[in-house]
Amino acid sequence: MDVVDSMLTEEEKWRFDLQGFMVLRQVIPSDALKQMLAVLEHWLAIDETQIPAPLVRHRQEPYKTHIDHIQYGHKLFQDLAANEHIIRAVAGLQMNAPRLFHCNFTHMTRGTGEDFDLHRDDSGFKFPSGFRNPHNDYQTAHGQIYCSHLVTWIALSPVPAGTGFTVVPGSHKSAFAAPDNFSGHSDPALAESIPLDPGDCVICATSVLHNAKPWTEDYPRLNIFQRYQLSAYFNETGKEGYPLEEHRDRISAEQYELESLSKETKAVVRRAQKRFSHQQLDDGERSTP
Ligand SMILES: O=C(O)CCC(=O)C(=O)O
Ligand SMILES: [Fe+2]
Repeated sequence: MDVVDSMLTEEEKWRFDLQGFMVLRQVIPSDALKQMLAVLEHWLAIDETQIPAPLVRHRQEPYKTHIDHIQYGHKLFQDLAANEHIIRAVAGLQMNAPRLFHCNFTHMTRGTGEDFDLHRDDSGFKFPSGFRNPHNDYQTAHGQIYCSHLVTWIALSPVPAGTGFTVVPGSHKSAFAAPDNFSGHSDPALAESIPLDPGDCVICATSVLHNAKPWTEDYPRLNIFQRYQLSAYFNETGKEGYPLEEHRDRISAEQYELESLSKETKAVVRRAQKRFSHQQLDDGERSTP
């Protein structure tokens, strides 16, 4: 197979390879951000029975309220999943073949005494020590990166330093298991929180040790959390995974394609390629194959 052309800049590749994450600043226009907040505040305020299916509002942990599958409830969140800045980076890390397979909103309030265990994401199947989970793969070759499983963490309220999404930079390459007593509390110097403004997006390999630090602010943490996986053959979410066939009429054909397994280049990727490939060539930032 030919080397797939990545839309990442050389600096982004360097940063991501070194740390396992990168930050895209201001990817959501402020009017879209305002509209998103209004829709989400409405879904937080209404009675649970009024939440439009297939959205689900639930509480998984103290202090956190989630609303799942928000892109089936409003086009704004389909536009976010297809956001060309996010798709440029995600596609650039996934052989131009990303599939959205998870999307939710989180409202988190201030709390103390929470565990702060750092983890790698999986779908419940733990590969024994010494084995690499192929669903969380990370490889580099020919000046390109392949990261099969990524999260995007998009801030909708300000995230100051010392709270919010937190990572152990570089841990996607660690060849050793962390000690049993290792947590963000036990080794705070290793766990770096990422300060964000509303509209900023963290893109992170799920093989990076990560979690969120307890929230410290008087206002709530508001963020959208999406996961993307290589589109060609992984489908970790099983029979309840995206796309949600029963609710197909609630999303666009393009969104349906973005959520589907496929070996074709998806419309959202083609659009990003059209917009960004030339720009980077002009900037001399992209290595030519
Ligand atoms: O945003 C957070 O609170 C962390 C979420 C997370 O790591 C996960 O859901 O796997
Ligand atoms: Fe996680």
